[in-house]
Amino acid sequence: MLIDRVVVEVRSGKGGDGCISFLQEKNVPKGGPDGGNGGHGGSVYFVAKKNVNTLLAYRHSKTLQAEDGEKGDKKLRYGRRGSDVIAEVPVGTIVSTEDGQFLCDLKEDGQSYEAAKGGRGGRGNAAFKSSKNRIPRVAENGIPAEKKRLVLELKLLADCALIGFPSVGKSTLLNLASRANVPTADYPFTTLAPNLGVVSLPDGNSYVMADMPGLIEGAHEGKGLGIQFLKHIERCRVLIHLVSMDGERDPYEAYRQIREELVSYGAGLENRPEIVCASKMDAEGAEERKAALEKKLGVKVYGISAYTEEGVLPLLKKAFELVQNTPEFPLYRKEEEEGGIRVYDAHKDAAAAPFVLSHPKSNLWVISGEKIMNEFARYNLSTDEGISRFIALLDKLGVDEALHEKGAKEGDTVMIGDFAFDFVV
Ligand SMILES: Nc1nc2c(ncn2[C@@H]2O[C@H](COP(=O)(O)OP(=O)(O)OP(=O)(O)O)[C@@H](O)[C@H]2O)c(=O)[nH]1
Ligand SMILES: [Mg+2]
Repeated sequence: MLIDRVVVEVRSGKGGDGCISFLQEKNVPKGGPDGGNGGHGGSVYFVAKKNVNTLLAYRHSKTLQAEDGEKGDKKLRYGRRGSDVIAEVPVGTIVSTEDGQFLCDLKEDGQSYEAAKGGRGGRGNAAFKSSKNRIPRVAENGIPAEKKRLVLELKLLADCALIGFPSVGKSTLLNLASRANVPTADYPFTTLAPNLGVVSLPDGNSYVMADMPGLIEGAHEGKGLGIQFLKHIERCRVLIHLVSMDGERDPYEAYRQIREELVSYGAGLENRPEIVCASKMDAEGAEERKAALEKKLGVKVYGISAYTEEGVLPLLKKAFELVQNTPEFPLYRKEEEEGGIRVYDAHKDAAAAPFVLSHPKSNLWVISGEKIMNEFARYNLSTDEGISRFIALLDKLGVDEALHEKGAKEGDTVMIGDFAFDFVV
């Protein structure tokens, strides 16, 4: 089975909390602050590797969890940094959110994507020492971990694809052109999932060929195996469209029907450079059928026989020439048509609105939003100094102003997370 789509949960590590501590030594009655910083949490990365071929590894291990950063400690000891998770995926893996928002296309060997960012470690109280405040009783908490569910999808990376009705000889040609050993038979839908092979030409050039399951009229409505497999060839630069000359179908009609299915797929595959290939040229009457097809289409038709191997090398060379001269196609995305790819970036989105202020009932105001909640989590509110620093931050972010503007009154309760305070005009 071809595993090409998995859902994984990625969790980064939380940043370690900063420590509040004061030097305690026998001969030093009032030691200075010596609470160390917390370590940063580990991140989860996906890295494209050309020696990885499938997403099989993620079928069972569905959660990728990076390590938390350790807490800071007394005597200025820093917390240890949490280790990252480096998850290897095949080149060509697309990362998106569960609701279909595109995040990253890992199309080059070694390319990486940070799927969940480790939380920063909080500063210990030693870091808050200043000339004004020699005994700071404040430390930051580490930033919380990120947790999300992501979809990994692999679209096979082929340069050219063999398409056509069932039993026209696509798999037989792939076997002949590459070292693939794909089952072939004289019944329809022998091939149930795409196969890949590397075509090596006598001059040393090579390219990747995909053998696709057969299409039939109405495939876009789910007839036969449907058109679902066409997603695997969205990156293909060239199509080789096989039309059998064995007389079972009218070649022109067969050609036209497959073209219609390409159009119905909706990814613009019908605009790819296409080589029309007349297969089974060893069959009786093949020459006449090929000539008639050529005339009707008005383009050169490449005749081949996989049995005699006649015409195969010129076809493979022509395909290589077209692959060389055709630029790579970007992947089709619905969003592109609707006006630009939407790249989801939690950090950026949060930056746009530092906080959200709601007023669920009279005398109560609630502050929420990703950015401010992240900040909130960093403050150690068990000390007065922590609280006053946090209130100062709310002021800086404009919370106070917003409360005024929206009509908050003296004594109203303002809540953020589980922390409540009275509004003072
Ligand atoms: N006479 C003749 N028969 C061929 C030739 N190439 C393939 N065949 C036969 O045609 C039948 C179908 O071949 P396949 O390669 O399985 O066809 P396919 O297009 O992959 O078919 P699906 O996987 O079902 O879509 C097999 O019995 C092959 O032996 C050829 O050049 N000449
Ligand atoms: Mg086949």
